[in-house]
Amino acid sequence: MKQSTLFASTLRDVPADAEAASHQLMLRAGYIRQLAAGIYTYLPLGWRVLRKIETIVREEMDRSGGQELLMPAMQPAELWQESGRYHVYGPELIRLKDRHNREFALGPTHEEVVTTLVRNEIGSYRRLPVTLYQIQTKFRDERRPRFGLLRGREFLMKDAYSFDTTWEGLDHSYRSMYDAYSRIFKRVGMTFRAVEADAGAIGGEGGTHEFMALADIGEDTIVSCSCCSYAANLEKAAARSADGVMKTPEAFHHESDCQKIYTPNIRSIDELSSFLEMDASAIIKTLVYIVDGKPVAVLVRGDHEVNEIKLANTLGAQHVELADSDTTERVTGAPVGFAGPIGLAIPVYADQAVADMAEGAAGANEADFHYIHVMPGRHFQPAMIADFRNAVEGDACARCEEGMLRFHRGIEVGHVFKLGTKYSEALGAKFVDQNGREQAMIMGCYGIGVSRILSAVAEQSHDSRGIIWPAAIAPYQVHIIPVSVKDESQMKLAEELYGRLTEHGIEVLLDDRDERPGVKFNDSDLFGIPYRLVVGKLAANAEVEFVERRTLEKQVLGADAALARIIASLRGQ
Ligand code: 9G3
Repeated sequence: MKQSTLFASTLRDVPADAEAASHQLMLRAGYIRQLAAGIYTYLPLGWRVLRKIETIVREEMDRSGGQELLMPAMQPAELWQESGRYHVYGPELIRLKDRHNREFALGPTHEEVVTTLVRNEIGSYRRLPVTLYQIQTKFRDERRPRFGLLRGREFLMKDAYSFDTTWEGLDHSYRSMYDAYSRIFKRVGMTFRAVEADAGAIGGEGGTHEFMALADIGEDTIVSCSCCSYAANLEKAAARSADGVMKTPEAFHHESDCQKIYTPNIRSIDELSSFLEMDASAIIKTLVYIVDGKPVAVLVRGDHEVNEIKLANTLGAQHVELADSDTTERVTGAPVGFAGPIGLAIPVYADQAVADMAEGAAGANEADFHYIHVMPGRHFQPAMIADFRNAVEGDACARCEEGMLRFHRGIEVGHVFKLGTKYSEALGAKFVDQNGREQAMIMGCYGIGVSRILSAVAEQSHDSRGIIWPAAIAPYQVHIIPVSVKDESQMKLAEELYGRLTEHGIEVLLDDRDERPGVKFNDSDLFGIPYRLVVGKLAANAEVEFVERRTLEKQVLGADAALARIIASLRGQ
């Protein structure tokens, strides 16, 4: 490809609102251009990378037995009403009316469409299992699109759906998708972790895993054990205190009852901690939550936070939210900041780390008063003791009980779910089994953020000068740069190298622009093409400068040696 014709202009500066490195670099290098908030054009360079990622996804999905199809983006609202989700999603679901005034949604995902399709096509167990997938544009009207392709409103997703007759069948489908995902993320050159996750609104009756690209810009926090293979999204990560002051027999004989202390206007944990001169871990934090409409008190240690997803899952609740200050005041009899577990008329749920405390300070449910020497199990009886908190750095691993939990930031690039019969029941996708009985198909669903991978790899693999594409997904594999296009010998050698590499099936970009060398090298660094051949004065002795983008190491080689080096390097990738 001759760069003088390439539809891509590089930018020196980036818009101030581009915070993520990948977003800045993809704009500057001419890979994407924003049309509207969260809505992007992939310029030729970006599109070439995206298509390579798609090809890898397609190959691995086909290898795992998936059958590719393409479903519409326009989905009749009736399907979402039938599944009961039409009103579950708010403004994020983009709705429109056709010319006959019929309601549609622009597809954010395709459970409803694919389940209806399979319901109409398959009735017998003989036609199952089947896994269908598509690579298609999804629409989600994010309130705050950000970080370029990482959180867009129109994005490319591979979404797959498996239909089985048994739960064992689903386990098999799930496993083969899980393995296909591991192969895909390895092939695109991404550093990732598969972590246990929470199924969220999609529901489903089985496990779910998220595939996380490790990156500081990631919105998710993942937790992994320093010893065993345990890894989970913080939403779900089991918390087990390594530092809990385990209750000792003498602690129980503490004769003094809890003591009420005057704590004028001392409301926050920090204020109480310094006022009483005790560590936050010796304070019992009492928060009032509304769980499916009813107020409850949740206790966590002062140095911990309530994990609302664990709270909802443990209580089997649909809706969980922190009570407002009026409600807190009404149910505790005191303003926020003085709530405590003693004498409450609402159920009290205690995190395990609180139950493990020998004693602690807590609100007295009276303005300007707290108790000290409060002993869980003696001065109050929790209705339930469970893991209600976010894990913290240094917690013990709940799986192997040897290792410590480590925290990382991650970008969710894949998510696999065991859905069960939630959608097949709702939409009537049933099959007749060997005994003639009608049963709901057992489903799984599996997503990969194809366009998100572009940004995730760029986040993981860039330097200050530009993105450094892994060869497997780079827009071109070699960038040939004649230093002076007016120099006959340089252009002749450059054209020859271009021809020979192309013959080897290698994708080459030739910078045939009449530009200053500095401009050419800066643009080449921005593009992030893995290998570069600089054809300069040394062309006279048929020598070139071989440059590896990742390390920017330069080496003068004879033209033949340079070609051999590139061919060998690319074969190795
Ligand atoms: C919506 C809107 C946003 C959504 C959903 C529905 C996320 C929604 C979860 C999934 C689950 C899986 C198949 C591929 C893998 C992920 N955001 N989810 O269902 F209406 Cl506006 O999409 N779907």
